[in-house]
Amino acid sequence: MTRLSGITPSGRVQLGNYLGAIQRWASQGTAEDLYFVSDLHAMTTTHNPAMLRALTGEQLAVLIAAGISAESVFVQSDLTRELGALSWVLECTCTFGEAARMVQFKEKAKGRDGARLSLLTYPVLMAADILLQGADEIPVGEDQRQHVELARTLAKRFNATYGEVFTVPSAVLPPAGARVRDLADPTRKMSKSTRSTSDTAGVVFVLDEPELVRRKIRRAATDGEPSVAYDPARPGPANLLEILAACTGSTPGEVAEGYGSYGALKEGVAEAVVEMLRPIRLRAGELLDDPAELERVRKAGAARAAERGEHRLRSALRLVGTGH
Ligand code: AQP
Repeated sequence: MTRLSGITPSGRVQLGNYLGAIQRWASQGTAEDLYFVSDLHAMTTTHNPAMLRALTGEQLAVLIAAGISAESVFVQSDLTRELGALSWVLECTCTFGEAARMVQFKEKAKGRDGARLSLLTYPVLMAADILLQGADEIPVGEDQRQHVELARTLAKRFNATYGEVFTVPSAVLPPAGARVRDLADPTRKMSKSTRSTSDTAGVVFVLDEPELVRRKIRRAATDGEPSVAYDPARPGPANLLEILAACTGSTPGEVAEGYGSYGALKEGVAEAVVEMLRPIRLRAGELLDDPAELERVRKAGAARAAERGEHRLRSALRLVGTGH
């Protein structure tokens, strides 16, 4: 059973990515699971090439530093040739209407003259990511479910039209994890792709220095109510309690009982987050300071992923009447 998950280098890895996904990947993943940095997906909107390269390296380092086995990790663009070829085959298996029906495309392209064509076709690239690796299960939230359904449709259609090549994947709901909200504006989710620096005031990045983490958490918005109590309808306090609960493996209600003021709670959250992130920051820093080692890990991951998909790509190309 192979489960495939990706993280897009659209910005620096933030606390929500860690508590909502990476931590679980590291602690619950099996040796068959695959994790990849989806840098090609980060090109569907305006992007900065140097930044994309740096963010890709940072994400790879964070995944390894968080404890995910290097054997399970690769960078998507290291398979550009394989994925490019398979994407074309799958585009020739997909109808224009199917791609244009994707809700995410409609939302993201709405009112934008300069929307890249890749915004329309990237679900097909995502299908190639999944089908090349022969992944069985794709843990995704609601927003990506439709894309996995498309991969499922294309796998079935290809197999029925040309011959059995692809494992038909299923979307599965990931185990409920923490949903971390922005500290400055707790009505929205914490996100890595915040653009302006003022926007990053409420975002804790996994590689932030401890003092910066403390400062951001001390400035977190609360609602002026004096009592520390867990009430999901109060997004600011609830967010802090949920973060602390996720860091300490308890429940938000339980952690609320230990604090008499928001000042004290923020100190508690800050220390818990700093201590949780410390080993990851240090290990990721070592990897980023040793580009040769990071490159070695990256190349090994790429070779494994390419090898895993090679026979499927070769069969698919042969069955559609191309290749050797
Ligand atoms: N705030 C969050 N709380 C809990 N989980 C989160 N994830 C993201 N933000 C939070 C989870 O992180 C994983 C990887 O995310 P992604 O790269 O696929 O993109 P995303 O979900 O769109 O994450 P971001 O950080 O919000 O990126 P941008 O700003 O580009 O949209 C996923 O499992 C996601 O659920």
